[in-house]
Amino acid sequence: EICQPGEGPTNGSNPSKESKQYGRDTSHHLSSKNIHTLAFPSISTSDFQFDINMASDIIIESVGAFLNKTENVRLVFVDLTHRSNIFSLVRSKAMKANIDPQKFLTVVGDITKLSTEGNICCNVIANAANWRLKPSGGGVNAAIFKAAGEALEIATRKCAGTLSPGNSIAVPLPSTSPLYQREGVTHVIHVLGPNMNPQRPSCLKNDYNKGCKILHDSYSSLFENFANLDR
Ligand code: AR6
Repeated sequence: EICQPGEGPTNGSNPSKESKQYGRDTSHHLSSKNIHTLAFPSISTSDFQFDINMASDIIIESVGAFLNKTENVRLVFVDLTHRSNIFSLVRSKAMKANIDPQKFLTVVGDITKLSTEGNICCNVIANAANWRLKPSGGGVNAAIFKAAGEALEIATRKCAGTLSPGNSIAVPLPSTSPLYQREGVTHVIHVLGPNMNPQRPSCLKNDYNKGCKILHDSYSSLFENFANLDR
């Protein structure tokens, strides 16, 4: 699902207004090649306790399939530290699978500081969200809401009230947001992955048949939303 700017959860869209407000005026924020770039964290493998081996297989499969069918895009997998096991797994499996390293980058850093600290311009970033789409909790969700300021909360609220596992929603970031101004991020795509943590809602109790399907759906939905954004 893509949320159009100014659109409430139940309203229709207004594409002409959208392209003026959020579309082509942001190209100076992109890399020299102006490539549409999505940065994303590993969905579900930290607070949601999803198995990292299965998750890394799903990431590689989803990335490979998406890059095969989509032109002029770049995907950037991000984690905070080199010591992250999911990071090592994704990096080594991407090499084994012969995924084009120009189109799929694995980067250590803070997803909210990729441009200023990592020198990688990503106009879209993904968030591992919670079902209420609230800034609460820890992890990458809290970091993104903090860096984006209240503007993201308001924009998110206009798009949706909740999210179900396996789904995502693209939220246009208002140009007043510090994340837009500093990092050139024009959209945040919230993704709700499968949860294996008994302390969190909708725990799948180690049902990895369901879990793997939902994680697959999460990345498909994320990449599809990204590909369909105005650029
Ligand atoms: N930049 C890049 N990666 C990060 C950052 C950051 N600033 N912070 C964390 N990561 P998690 P989940 C990585 O727990 O497992 C939240 O409380 C982290 O190392 O954020 O999907 C939500 O509200 C890990 O690899 O997401 C949900 O309730 C990855 O991001 C719940 O956690 C995802 O870790 C979602 O849990």
